[in-house]
Amino acid sequence: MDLTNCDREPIHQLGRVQSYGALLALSSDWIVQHASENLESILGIAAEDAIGAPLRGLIVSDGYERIRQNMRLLDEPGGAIRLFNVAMRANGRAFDVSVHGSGNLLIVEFEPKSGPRGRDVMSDVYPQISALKRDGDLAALAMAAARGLQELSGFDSVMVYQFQPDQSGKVIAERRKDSQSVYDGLMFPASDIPAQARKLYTRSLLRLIADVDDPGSAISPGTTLDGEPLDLSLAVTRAVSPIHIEYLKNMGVGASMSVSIMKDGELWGLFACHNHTPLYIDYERRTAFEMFAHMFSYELSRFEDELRKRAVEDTSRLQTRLMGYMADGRPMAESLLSVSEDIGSVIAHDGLVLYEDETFHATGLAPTEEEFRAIAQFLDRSIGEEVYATDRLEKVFPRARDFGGRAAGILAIPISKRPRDYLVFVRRQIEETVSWAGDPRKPVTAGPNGERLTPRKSFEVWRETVSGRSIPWAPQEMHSAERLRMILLEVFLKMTDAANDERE
Ligand code: BLA
Repeated sequence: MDLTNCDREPIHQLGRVQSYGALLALSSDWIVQHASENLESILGIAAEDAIGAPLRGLIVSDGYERIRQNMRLLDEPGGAIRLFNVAMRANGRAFDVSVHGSGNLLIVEFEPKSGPRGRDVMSDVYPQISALKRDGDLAALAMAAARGLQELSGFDSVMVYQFQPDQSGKVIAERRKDSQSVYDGLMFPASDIPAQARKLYTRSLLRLIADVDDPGSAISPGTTLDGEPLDLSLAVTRAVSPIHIEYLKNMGVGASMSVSIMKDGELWGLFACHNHTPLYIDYERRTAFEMFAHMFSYELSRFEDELRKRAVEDTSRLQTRLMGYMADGRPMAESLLSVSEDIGSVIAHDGLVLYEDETFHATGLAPTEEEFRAIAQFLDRSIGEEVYATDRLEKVFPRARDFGGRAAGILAIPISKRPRDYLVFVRRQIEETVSWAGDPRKPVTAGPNGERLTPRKSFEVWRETVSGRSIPWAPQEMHSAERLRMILLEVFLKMTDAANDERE
């Protein structure tokens, strides 16, 4: 077994629920086809008595009607009905209920209402949502969110985990009851949350593992009429992967909850919540936490819009200055290099190269002319008319390894319709130490049962020195570079026109 097997574990088809809820799967005529074996302890009906019976005969008419009245919610893809505090049986107990479609089946899940009565979720959550709206940087926003969710949920610790471009992840905020810092700033390898899990978490936004020692309850029969296991992707009581349970135990965690943080339709990160001992949070509160995560996503987008807006303003100012120089009749190279400081406030760099008509002009810490000609040839071969950036040139252009770290990262703007003219920002090499929670090269070890995969046992900080890299180019810098490209194309056109006019 290796890590690619890990990506293939069918975590949506494990055929079990966690003990905190019971599950029924109905055919389109609302006859129960599958039931979890804990149905009796949750709803007071033996699973074998429920199978084959119509739902209407099993639950009180009020509960039944509440489900029926909301069925239109399932017309949306991924739609679900969430009902809180409803009677399902004539025994005075209240339930939170979730209903969703899975293939041809309708899945209905029941969780008995527990926890302190009379605590109104909204009055707890609303102030925490408002507290997110303060201005600040990403770190402050993430910390405010971690604090908010920790106070709301009561988990011992809440972390904000942000996915990196290679799907590894970094803890960017950590709030713990004991005020310690355990994982803050640490990186975790991509395989800790395998690909199919990341994909699932874009559709199903919250999971609660209330007790890592819970054996759960099997759903019977285990396969549908087509012979397929039930698809539990969107089931809120879904039992989770045993490999992940092992991971949590290795980490010393008794209960885990994670809430997806989406941005632009993609999984940006997760709130990762841990408790030392088992901890159940009812479905109504979990739903409120999902709303909290939605609000966080919204603030995240707003924050990035703000950065982008500022970048647009800075670029416009730069444009005005540049146009001023050119209007004075100064050559392109002189104009550009003399505003290099202004350019630096828009796109930070250590050196700047203008390569125009095969002539090399440079300021700051830049590669030599000979080195740059090689880079220009690489660019001619590899990039089109768009802005190109890398924070690790040597990875795509190995010769850069010999450049003494002078051009570890480049951002290249092709500036003429003709090939070979570029404005190139360079960044020098930084020696970076990346701290991992455990050795990322050994995410798995052979388990007690030989080949059986066991997630790593040690989360002890493991440091890695990364060389050959520059500080990465930020999204708003890429955005500014794109605007700068348009400005320079326009300038070029004007200059060509002016030259033609003179000739005529
Ligand atoms: C799922 N792994 C997860 C989840 C998290 C992590 C948050 C979602 C389930 C949950 O809420 O607990 C990982 N938890 C983390 C990380 C932090 C954290 C990185 O708190 C850091 C702060 N895991 C492994 C290996 C495999 C693996 C080697 O380490 C596979 C071989 C599997 N992780 C794995 C699987 C799931 C998972 C299969 C899906 C669980 C499920 O939803 O069924």
